[in-house]
Amino acid sequence: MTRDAEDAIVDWVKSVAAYTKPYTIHWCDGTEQEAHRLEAELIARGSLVPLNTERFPHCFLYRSDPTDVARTEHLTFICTNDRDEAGPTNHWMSPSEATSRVWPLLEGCMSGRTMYVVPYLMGPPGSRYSRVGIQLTDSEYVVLNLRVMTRMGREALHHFSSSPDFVRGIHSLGDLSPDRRYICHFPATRTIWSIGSGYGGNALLSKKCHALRIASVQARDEGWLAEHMLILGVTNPQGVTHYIAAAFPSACGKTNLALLIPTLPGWKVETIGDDICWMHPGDDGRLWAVNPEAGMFGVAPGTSTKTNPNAMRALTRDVIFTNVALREDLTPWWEGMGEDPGEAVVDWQGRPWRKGAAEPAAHPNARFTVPLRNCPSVGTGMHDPPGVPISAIVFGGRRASVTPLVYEAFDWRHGVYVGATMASETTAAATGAVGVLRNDPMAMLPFCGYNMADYFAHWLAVGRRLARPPRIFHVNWFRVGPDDRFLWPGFGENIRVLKWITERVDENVGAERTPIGYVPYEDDLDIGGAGISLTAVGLLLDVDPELWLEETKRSEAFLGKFADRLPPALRDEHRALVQRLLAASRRRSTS
Ligand code: SAT
Ligand code: MN
Repeated sequence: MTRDAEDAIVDWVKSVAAYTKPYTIHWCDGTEQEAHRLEAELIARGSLVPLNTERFPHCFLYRSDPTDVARTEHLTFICTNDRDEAGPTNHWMSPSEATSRVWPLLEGCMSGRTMYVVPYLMGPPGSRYSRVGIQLTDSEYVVLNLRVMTRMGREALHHFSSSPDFVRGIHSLGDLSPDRRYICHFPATRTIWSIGSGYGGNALLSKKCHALRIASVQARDEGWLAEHMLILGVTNPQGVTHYIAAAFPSACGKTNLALLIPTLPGWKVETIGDDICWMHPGDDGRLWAVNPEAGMFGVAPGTSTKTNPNAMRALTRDVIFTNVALREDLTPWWEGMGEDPGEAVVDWQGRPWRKGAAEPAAHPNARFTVPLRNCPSVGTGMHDPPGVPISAIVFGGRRASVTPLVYEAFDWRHGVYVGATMASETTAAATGAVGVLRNDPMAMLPFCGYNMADYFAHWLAVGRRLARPPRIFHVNWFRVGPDDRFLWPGFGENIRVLKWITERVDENVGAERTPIGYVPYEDDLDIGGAGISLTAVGLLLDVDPELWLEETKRSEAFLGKFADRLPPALRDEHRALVQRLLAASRRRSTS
């Protein structure tokens, strides 16, 4: 590391310490000994419960403050001089207001605590796409999580020596009061302040704050894409591999899809990432993707040997469980685990709990933090410095109706429109009502660090630079039938949809041209042996022009928020869609 670069870090750490007043400073090296020391400290304090060492070696339970259990989007701000720079979908605070309102909360906030200096690397070591961040935090739990989620310590400093710029994160638990909780992003200075929360995306600043909100701005400025996407490789029985990046809102099954075990014989899926994807145009005209993270922070409830066997296998060692329930034999338990809780269960708040109780034992947003290397399906591509070439981008949401199981956009520009207008029912990953339909463009609504109208324009611009752009698809696993039950079995069976997608990429299969895009011919969707009726397939693939015309009204209201800043290409796409739907609706009524 050069002297200047080192000085820049030391000066910054000193100045933050002088203000936040920790009683001591610890520079993290990311070693196992360091982790063991922190674990022992938290255990002694009663904050970390070691689990059954035979069945869950080196696994722990952590219980967060009951008022601090999910991302708080209303307390998350993009701090730019100009409000329009943040755009109509972000909460905005001017840097001067942040200085007068939030900065004072940091004064002395670490007194009596240790300040940890956590250097972390986002992306594969040796990759020119990888970036360094340094998070200052007074939470041992955060340090332990960062150690799993990123390449932390020496590896980061090593990368820093050749590329000496870094994202600066200051995090303090403060008094954990929701009234004094703020997560502020300063894209201009690549700085993050987070106070008052110790949970997930609010506190592990590498994740949503750095790898998405700040990185999306860097990506805009430098010509790449920082996205809320999983990355997987799918190999067909002939041995051809395609890499797919897929965006779904939080808690909509990204981790399940990324770790999928195919039910179709001869097919293989490997996991490159489950949440975040940085994509760069390559010299070959393709998009190349790296996973900036090294671990998963997944939703526990609903994870079982049926829904995600690979995750269950990964969750047996080196795991931090947060807000799950605890069985008498010191093993973790959650709703939808498919195992018996037994008699004496302790709920996520440490209270006695009995089967059949009204309240769930695990918090609906209970999480596991686990290294990706634990996952049986992890692909070696995860460590490739150039990343993996992306053949298809998939958007998806949780929709009970309207949206078919899968469709393909006509081209990149139409695909950007599909991503920009996608919507999903809200989940427990953020505080607020669950099950409410909201627009969530590219699943980036809570994570885009700048005006989303400019973000759409940036997507269009990146597409123009790609000689071989990925094809763009939209999927919906959550459509229900007249009896309100899911029509599609999901999970491992989703390989059937991935199969169609790769066949489209290889131009091995035709499709029906509908007003919204290319939809599979019923015969082309391989449902053999899945126990899915042809009636269900018909309902899953149905495109109802009337319902879609309603949908376009919702999209229009949403896109209208961006006023003149919306790229004209998206306005054109919207108009063309409405025309196609009107024509289809006329055809239906006259036939
Ligand atoms: O808490 S996190 O933001 O890291 C998880 C999520 O919402 O995807
Ligand atoms: Mn996520």
